[in-house]
Amino acid sequence: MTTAIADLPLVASGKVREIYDLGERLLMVASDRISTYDVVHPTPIPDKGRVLTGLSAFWFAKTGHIVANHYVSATEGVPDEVRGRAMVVRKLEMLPVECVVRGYITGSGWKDYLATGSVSGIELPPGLKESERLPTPIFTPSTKAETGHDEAIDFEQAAELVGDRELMARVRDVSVALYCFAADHARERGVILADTKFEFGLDGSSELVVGDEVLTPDSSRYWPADVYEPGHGQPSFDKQFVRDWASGSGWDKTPPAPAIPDDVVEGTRARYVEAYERITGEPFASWLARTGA
Ligand code: Q0Z
Repeated sequence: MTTAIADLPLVASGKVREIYDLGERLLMVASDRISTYDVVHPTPIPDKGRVLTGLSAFWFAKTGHIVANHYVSATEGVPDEVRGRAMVVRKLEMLPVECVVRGYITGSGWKDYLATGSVSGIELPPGLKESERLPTPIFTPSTKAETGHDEAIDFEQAAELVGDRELMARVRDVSVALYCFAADHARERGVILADTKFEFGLDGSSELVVGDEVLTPDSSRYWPADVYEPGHGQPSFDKQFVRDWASGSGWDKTPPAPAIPDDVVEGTRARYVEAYERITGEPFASWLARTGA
C-alpha cells in the first residue's frame, strides 16, 4: 500500500500517526489529529504533530545513558511535507508487550485497584485516593491489542509473551528508570508525569532498544502540578480544553467526534506548545528552525 507521503509504503498506522518504509529504516510521522475519549476529531490541532515529534526527540537525546533508542534523524531522509513532525528510526524486532509505568494511580489502574486492590499483579496499599502518588513507581505491562483496548497483564505473563524472563526483567527495570528520570525532570518544571507507556525492540545485534514515541502527551499523562489534588481525576495538561468543551457540547462520546471550535483549537495548540517549552526549556520555534519546518 502507498499513500500521499512521497509515495512511501505504509507499514503501520494508528489513530493519529503512521509509519512508512524507507528500506533500511522507517519514517515515523505524527499527524495533527487529536482524539478524546478514544475518538479522533475531524478538526486538526496545528503543530501537534511537530510538538510530539520534538518532545520525543528531546527525550531520546536525554535518555541515551539509560537505554539505546531507535532515533536516527529528524532532518536527513525526512520528506519536506512532513518536516518537523517526522523522524527516521532504526527498524527493530518489536517485543509484543506495552511497557506501562505508573507513578500515580489513575485511569485503568485506578479502576483495577478499586476492583481488586492490585494493578498488574502488584498489590497496592489500602486506602489510596484517585490520582494519588504511589509509594514507588510500578511496572504494569499490557498486551498489544490489534483492535480495542490493551489488557493488563502481570510481569510473569509479559515474560511468557516475550519468551525471555531475564530480558523482561531488564525491560521492566529500564522502563522504571526512564519514568523516574523523566518524572524528576518534569516535576522541576511544574509538570507531573503521572504515567507513561514505552515500546521496546531488539536491533540486529539483539540489543535492547526503546522505540516508538517516548514520553509524549499521547503516550503519557502529563498533569499541571499547580492544581494537582488527589481525590478525583486530574486535568490533562494538553487535552483538557477539548475535553471540557466536548463535555459541555452534548456529544455522547461515541463516534463520530464533533468538529472543534476555533477558540478551543487555539487554546489546545497553545497548551501543546507550552508543554514543549516547559519540558524542554527551549522555544518551540527552535525545533521548527532545527528541522526546517
Ligand atoms: C512501532 C505504531 C505508529 C502505528 C511498528 N523502530 C521500529 N521498528 C519496527 N517496528 C516499529 C518501530 Cl517503531 C513499530 N509500531 C507502533 C507506531 C503507528 C503503530 F506510528 N509499529
